Amino acid sequence: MIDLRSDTVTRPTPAMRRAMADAEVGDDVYGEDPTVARLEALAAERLGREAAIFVPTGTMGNQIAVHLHTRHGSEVIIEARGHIFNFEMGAMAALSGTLPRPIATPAGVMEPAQVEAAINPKVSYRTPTRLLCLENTHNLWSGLPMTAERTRALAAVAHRQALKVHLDGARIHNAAAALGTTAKELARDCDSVMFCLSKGLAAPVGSMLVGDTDFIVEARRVRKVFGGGMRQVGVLAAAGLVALTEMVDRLPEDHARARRLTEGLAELPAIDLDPTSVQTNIVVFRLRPEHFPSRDGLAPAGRFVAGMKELGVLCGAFGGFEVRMVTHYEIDDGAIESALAAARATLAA
Ligand code: TLP
Repeated sequence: MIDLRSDTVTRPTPAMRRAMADAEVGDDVYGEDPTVARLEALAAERLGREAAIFVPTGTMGNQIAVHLHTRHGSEVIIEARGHIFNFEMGAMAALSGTLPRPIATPAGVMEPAQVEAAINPKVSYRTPTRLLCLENTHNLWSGLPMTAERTRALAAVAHRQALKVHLDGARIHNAAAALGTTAKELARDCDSVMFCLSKGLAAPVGSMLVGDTDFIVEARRVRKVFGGGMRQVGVLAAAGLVALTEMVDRLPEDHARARRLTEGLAELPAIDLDPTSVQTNIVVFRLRPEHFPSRDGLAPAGRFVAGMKELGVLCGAFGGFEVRMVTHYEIDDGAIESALAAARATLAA
């Protein structure tokens, strides 16, 4: 099977498995795991922050940040297709009692004026707005990277009105690679940043939440509240260290393959995809409805995904017409050509 469903499907590299087997460990709830401590120090340094905490999932990292930056009964501004709003199980409401204030955009990047207009006036009869959430790269917008300049402009609007800014940087290293900058630069204007080791960097488990020391002390408490206190977790942190030191520099390979995939898909008449739109490792495209005579049951995206699976290629359906394919460490050039051949055959059928 060629698995393009997500970059989460990568299995640990041989170097990761060796590091996991050899990892020095201790009880991390007591703060005694030396490998976790090393990973947290490295993550903080890479992102230019005082401190970091290892969390089991990106969702937990994001939700700890939402919890700490808000209060029950407050609003969170987020782009309408943002992960925290759409794919985190309503956690911002369930765990923190917050409401999203989604901002629709034509191409995935909010304008500072939109954020400004979405902040409620500070009067006793309006819901307080407490947090701006950004996402870089933006998953559902084909892995769109957002520049440091735009991040700075958005954060400035939020900070002027005393909002906090959290960056869902699950794929921040993909963004940095695509923009020719560093994760540190992209994170500079945010109060907290979550990034994942378990996506394009191929670690089996784990994400990092970074911020200032006081924030991370509180994050440790909330991680325990959310059931994320882990014991001899150096076995996983060891893989995370390999991810951060050995897997970041190869991300442009994934981007080049996603571009090749995009160019091939864009040639197919049933597919609506701008061949220049993909800058990182995520390809999201629409199927043109006129090419899919209506049938009872499965929508076109579901039918396409099922057809691809029969030909040995896994991809994901988002809604009725949208399909996502993601390149990663286990996808080589041959896999891209096979996926394109499968797409041609599926659409022809
Ligand atoms: N994204 C997953 C799915 O949930 C869609 C994927 O396959 O891409 N932020 C962003 C931007 C993400 O893309 C994801 C995972 C998360 C947060 C959550 O990370 P996990 O899955 O570790 O909780």
